[in-house]
Amino acid sequence: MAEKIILDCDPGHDDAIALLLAHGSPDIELLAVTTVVGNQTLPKVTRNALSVATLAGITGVPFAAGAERPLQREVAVAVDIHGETGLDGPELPEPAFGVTGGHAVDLIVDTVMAHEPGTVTLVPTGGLTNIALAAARAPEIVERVRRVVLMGGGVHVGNLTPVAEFNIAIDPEAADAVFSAGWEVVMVGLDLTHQALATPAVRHAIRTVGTGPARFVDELLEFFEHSYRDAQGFEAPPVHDPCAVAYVIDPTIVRTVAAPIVVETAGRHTTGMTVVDLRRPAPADCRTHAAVELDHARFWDLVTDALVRIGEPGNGVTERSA
Ligand SMILES: [Ca+2]
Repeated sequence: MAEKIILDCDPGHDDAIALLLAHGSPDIELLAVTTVVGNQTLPKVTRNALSVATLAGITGVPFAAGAERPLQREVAVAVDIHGETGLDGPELPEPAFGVTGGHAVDLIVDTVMAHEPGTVTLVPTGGLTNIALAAARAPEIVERVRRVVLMGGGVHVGNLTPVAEFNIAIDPEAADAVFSAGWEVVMVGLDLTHQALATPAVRHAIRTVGTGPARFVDELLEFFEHSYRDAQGFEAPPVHDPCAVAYVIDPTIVRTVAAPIVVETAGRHTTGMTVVDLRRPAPADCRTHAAVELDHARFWDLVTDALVRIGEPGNGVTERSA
């Protein structure tokens, strides 16, 4: 049975690839896509999400816009990594459809409550503002979701600061609420995603798919490669967000360890740090897990296979799994 997910994102180059992976995987049923301020402003990331959906032929999935600012802090976007549009590089199509009228938080709550308990996985790949707001507005979703598989944080490394990863650091209060809510949380953080490098061989395999969406992904990776080389000294760019989707598709691709995880919200130098307690084996009731090791080849095979399945939307070869 395909895993039902809600993708809460801020596209964002790697969010766009995460959306394509979710859409193209036969093992994912994409129930809804929600957007949150993060890599760029809410209007920009929402438009990007709709453009990517148009390009990939994603139909019949509701899209809703959510929080336009963090719970308590000022908006801080990632121009250095994602550019002025949030998705600089490729040319994007005009969105062929719009968002639903409602707020993302309502769509998240309503979607979770409309499905059987234990069947819906939340996959946040941006700041955790929408997810925190949903859990605050409807605490009953905390017991009802299957789990939260989020891209964010890290065990040993940060990127916005030496110890804080961007998604956590832009709204640490929301992250604190999500990590402490009591539901199962799988933290797919930088220790893991820095293994998901789009090497020249990976890019060659993607180009070989030969479709419009595959060319789009290659152009995203081209821009991302320059961003990460200039901003952080990477030879090949780490492609964070699809790792969370990959974990949902096949958890054996990502090794995790159970460990208590808390979020620093009041540090002088460490706000937004995910503090992972690895001093001893986690207690039996520990519901937080940190991703530590990626099967690089199988991960990129999932992405390439998804692009093959997506095919050339509009040419009658698109497959959409149920
Ligand atoms: Ca993201």
